[in-house]
Amino acid sequence: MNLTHTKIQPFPHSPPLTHPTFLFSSRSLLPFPRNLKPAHVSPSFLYKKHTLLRYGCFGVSRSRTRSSISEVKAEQKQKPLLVKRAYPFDEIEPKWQRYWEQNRTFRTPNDVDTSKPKFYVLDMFPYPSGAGLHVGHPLGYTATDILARFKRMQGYNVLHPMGWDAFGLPAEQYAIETGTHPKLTTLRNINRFRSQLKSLGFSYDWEREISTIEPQYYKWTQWIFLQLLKRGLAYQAEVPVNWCPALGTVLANEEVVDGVSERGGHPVIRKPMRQWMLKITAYADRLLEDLDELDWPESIKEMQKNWIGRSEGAEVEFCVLDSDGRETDMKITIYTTRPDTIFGAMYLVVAPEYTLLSSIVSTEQRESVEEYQDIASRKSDLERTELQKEKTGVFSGCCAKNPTSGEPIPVWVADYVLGSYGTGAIMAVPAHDARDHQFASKFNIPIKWVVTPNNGSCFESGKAYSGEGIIVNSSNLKVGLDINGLSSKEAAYRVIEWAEKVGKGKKKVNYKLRDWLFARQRYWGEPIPVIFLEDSGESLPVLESELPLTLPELDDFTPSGTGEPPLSKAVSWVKTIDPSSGKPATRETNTMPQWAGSCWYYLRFMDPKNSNELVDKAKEKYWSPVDVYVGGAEHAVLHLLYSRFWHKVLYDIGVVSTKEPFKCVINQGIILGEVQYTACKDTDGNYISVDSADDLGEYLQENISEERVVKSGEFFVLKDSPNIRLIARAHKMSKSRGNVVNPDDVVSEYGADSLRLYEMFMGPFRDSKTWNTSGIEGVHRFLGRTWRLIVGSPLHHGAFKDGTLVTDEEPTMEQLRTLHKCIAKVTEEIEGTRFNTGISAMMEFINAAYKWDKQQKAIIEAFVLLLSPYAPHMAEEIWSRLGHPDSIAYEAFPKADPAYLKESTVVLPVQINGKTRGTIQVEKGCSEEDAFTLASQDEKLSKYLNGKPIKKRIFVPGKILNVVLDRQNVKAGSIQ
Ligand code: ANZ
Repeated sequence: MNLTHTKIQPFPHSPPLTHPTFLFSSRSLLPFPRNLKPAHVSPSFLYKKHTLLRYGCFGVSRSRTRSSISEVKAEQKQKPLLVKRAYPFDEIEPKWQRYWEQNRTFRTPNDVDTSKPKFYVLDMFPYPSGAGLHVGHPLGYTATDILARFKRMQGYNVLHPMGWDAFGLPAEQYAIETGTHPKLTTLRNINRFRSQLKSLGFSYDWEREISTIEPQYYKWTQWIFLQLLKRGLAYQAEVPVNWCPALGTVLANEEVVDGVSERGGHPVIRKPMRQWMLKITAYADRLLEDLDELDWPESIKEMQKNWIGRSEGAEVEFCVLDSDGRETDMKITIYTTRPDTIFGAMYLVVAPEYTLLSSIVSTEQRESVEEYQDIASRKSDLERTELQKEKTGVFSGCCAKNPTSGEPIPVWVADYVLGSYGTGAIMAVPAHDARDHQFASKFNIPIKWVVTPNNGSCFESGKAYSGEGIIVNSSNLKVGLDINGLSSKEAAYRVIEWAEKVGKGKKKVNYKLRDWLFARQRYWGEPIPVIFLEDSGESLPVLESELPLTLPELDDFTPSGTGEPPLSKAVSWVKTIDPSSGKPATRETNTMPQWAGSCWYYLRFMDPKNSNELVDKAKEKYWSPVDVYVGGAEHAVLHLLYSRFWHKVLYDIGVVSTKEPFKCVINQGIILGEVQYTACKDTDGNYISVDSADDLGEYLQENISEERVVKSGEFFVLKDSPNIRLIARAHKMSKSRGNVVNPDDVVSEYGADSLRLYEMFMGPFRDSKTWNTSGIEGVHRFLGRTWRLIVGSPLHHGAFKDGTLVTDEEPTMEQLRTLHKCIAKVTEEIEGTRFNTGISAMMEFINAAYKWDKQQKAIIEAFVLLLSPYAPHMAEEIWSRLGHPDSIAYEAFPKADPAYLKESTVVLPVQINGKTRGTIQVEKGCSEEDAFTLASQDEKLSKYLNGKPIKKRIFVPGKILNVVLDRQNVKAGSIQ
């Protein structure tokens, strides 16, 4: 999908690391009504630009300092590095990748097989950017691969596909700059991504690969558009759009940041244009309600809820008064969520773009109102609604009547009210709304308190009280309304009831969600399948039988500069004939936005080659929904909301069988660059501790290499001067910082299995973590140790022997116990997506196994099966060396036998004459005699027992052994 240039990009277009803050800037395009609470922006999703590491919680090793793998490479050229070939990964990995490809090992059969349960595990498919894979990509991909391999081994039919979200602005920009067709660039990038992914040994079914730019794929994207059109869910409207004169194109809300284009930083203005819109608002309630049944991170659900922004309130009519204070026919209908405060409404505010404004504004005020409207049109919604911003506004010159108090109140025009939300007009209650309070204070408008806090506290002057409470000053018997003494809730109910009775208002539900602007003035997107009759301008859908409507070839991709899309240059394509009437027509030249192709791709993977249907019914029924969907948190709102919307439409028309597309969504954390240490210095060049630097006011900073740093308690300090505390920071990876790690380098240095293992071992899957090259060496050493334990050390000339060292003997009880403990832990941790602790369990197993004289086949085979989802190449190699002709991929995953998991020994305290003299370790069912024998043989206890006459023994199985000596026969003082 083509999301590259946007700040909110589906999929690793811009990997989470490079665009961590987009979520909230994008929100700016929705109306931000006045009382938008901070909770609307969940802090857990605000990625920090960097993480300050004062506590060493990232387990940074200080063994060497490196900023990049290439530096490591340079170092290694100079010294023979033992760690490098801890095992022959460079032979094993390509060998097994070839094997999987030739044997179509991970192919999911085309026919539905209902005899087995299914597991559909999906990655958010990437935008194939020119930069190739980033280490952030394999984080999620390894996790899904472990799950896919694990479930296959547990007997599930697994669907684990990969494809490309391939329309996108970067290819188009590149085409403009160089004349290279975007298709060429995109295909080149796809090839690179594919081979990089293959080199990591992911078990994708490559036969199901799809790409959103292929006509066989976008035929169905266009088909979905036609279904939306048929149902009135796609329509055209003249809407103000973000027009960027420098780029010559309209931008999506999320592509505009602080009034400038996200790409290039060019000014953006609002301009009305004919656009295609999708009526996502028709699904607002269902999108909200169905969130409850999803196993998604609570934070994402919360963000979706806030994005949809359902609020319940009332619309109330205020009658406009003429200059003599008489009622006119004109009404201003306001939307409020606090009808209980209506007696405190001291003025009305209409948005500068309020449609009736010109008819109510007085002659004297017209000029200043128009001037104000002009200034407001150049501001973004976010700028207008920011709470901290000083409020601005102009008096309209007219008044309206508060229907409850009967008082005349002024009507103001102010840009803190948005035309696009509610009715575009509000009743302002300065005593109980912060923005109204600021505004009223600035313009000297009276303030009337109508709600007292429940706890009896007094109003704080100079501040609005926005909470609920008990109503005061709110009675007018002339209009038949008295809400004094009621709670806010009861009062709100009564006001609505009253308004409905007197015909002045009604209950109303509002949403912040807006319809989806579904057109872009760009070339590299799906053509919208609509034609316009030349004579009448009527729009007609392209016939389904004519799909796909393919994108015409173009040599000149530059935007026209007038807002006319580049496709208008394909003159012979644009000119067409309406097949039913034979009349001349022209084609729609807008294309679909980058989100379109990614809205439904998960369905196509179920049946990628079907030319008759979007997806076969039986296949969809079997595979739906996606069981686990892994990707970046930056897609918490738009991609996930848009695809849920399309899915619900497809559900309504019977194309899909489930209400929701993704049962479980998991966001992987971001990977930050290596930790960088900085020391502070005073102006004389002496080091000073970071905690005292602030007192100095002026100080210098110096980067410190890792060798000069040690950890002291929670802090990092200079090795030579431990009283000098340092700043330790991990920054997001970026080209400009030069801290980007290329997965290709890691693979050639340590192998794909080490990279996979490391990415999983870095920390909890969902957390952000810092990259650390010594960490890869650690997991690489673990794989080397595993290899040597099972296969043996390399021969003196460096080659590795064939076969393995394992024996056919029966395993001992201790070995079985160690193994089954490991099986239980690894299984539990994969199921809980705690991959890092699963690896720790395997490391513990290998440490234990090194203490054994022999490695029995039964034990080692089970261990290799456990290892295989994580390090599949090594596992396949050992498996085959153990004599198995087939791939390990479909072998049964070991099951822990509870019998071996029970703790079998207990520590038994031994008392002699009532005093505890030591402990012995005994089998759980151990007899009194055996316990006594063990105690007599114990080094510490034997001196109390051996040769001593015994009066009696008291033995409580599993609890205690008490030996009472015959004191008369013991020489005094010998034992006490
Ligand atoms: C009077 C009032 C009194 C309000 C009070 C709030 C507190 P949500 O919950 O986000 O829907 N409002 C309505 N339309 C608006 C617009 N177009 N632009 C800016 N603000 C608008 O917010 C609804 C509240 O936001 C409404 O309730 C209205 O102010 C304001 F003590 O009405 B209230």
